[in-house]
Amino acid sequence: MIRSDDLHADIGEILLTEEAIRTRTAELGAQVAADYAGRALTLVSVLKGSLPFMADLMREIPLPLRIDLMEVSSYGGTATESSGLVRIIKDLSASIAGEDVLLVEDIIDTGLTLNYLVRYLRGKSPASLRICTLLDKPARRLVDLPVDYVGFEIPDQFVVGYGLDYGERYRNLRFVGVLRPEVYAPPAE
Ligand code: PRP
Ligand code: 7HP
Repeated sequence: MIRSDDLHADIGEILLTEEAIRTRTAELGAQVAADYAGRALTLVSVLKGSLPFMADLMREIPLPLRIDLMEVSSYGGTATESSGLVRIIKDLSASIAGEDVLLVEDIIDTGLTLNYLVRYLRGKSPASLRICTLLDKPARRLVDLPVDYVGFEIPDQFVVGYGLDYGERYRNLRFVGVLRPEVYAPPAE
């Protein structure tokens, strides 16, 4: 596999700039703050991809909220395809019973990961459960999920950056971009 030491050199197109992400995150934060004023809000984010979005979003919500983190991995898929088989690597640290929970994701693709998580979290008796995602790829959806807050709808392209990875790399880019095809498919020998 060709992978340059310069992460930026592997990006073909910048889909969302740092500034566009910042502006939209502030809008989402204001909307969430208005919707949850006076309620017991807990943000639950799903590592690792949601880490930058969660960190930025929570600072745009001026409410006395709590946060919790889960980590899941889907297995049986490939680096670019999720399988829908989900394993919990890190569970919630505290009870969410009676809390208004907002699940914070970086991307919804097939929806299989979130479908699993929503069922799992509903079993913990939250007062309410909603979904907030930075990115939504509706063209790839395999399960119907009501998504309450969406940062950006994006086309059916594999994207990296701002938390999103390919083979665990590129998460530290400040923008969301599309990888050059050479990174996926090495040239024939
Ligand atoms: C990514 C992303 C979502 C999921 C979306 O996680 O963070 O959780 O895939 O795909 P789906 O809608 O097709 O299920 P990934 O399993 O790559 O783990 P990561 O967050 O550690 O990158
Ligand atoms: C998961 C995922 N991770 C990174 N980039 C994408 O486009 C993705 N879709 N689903």
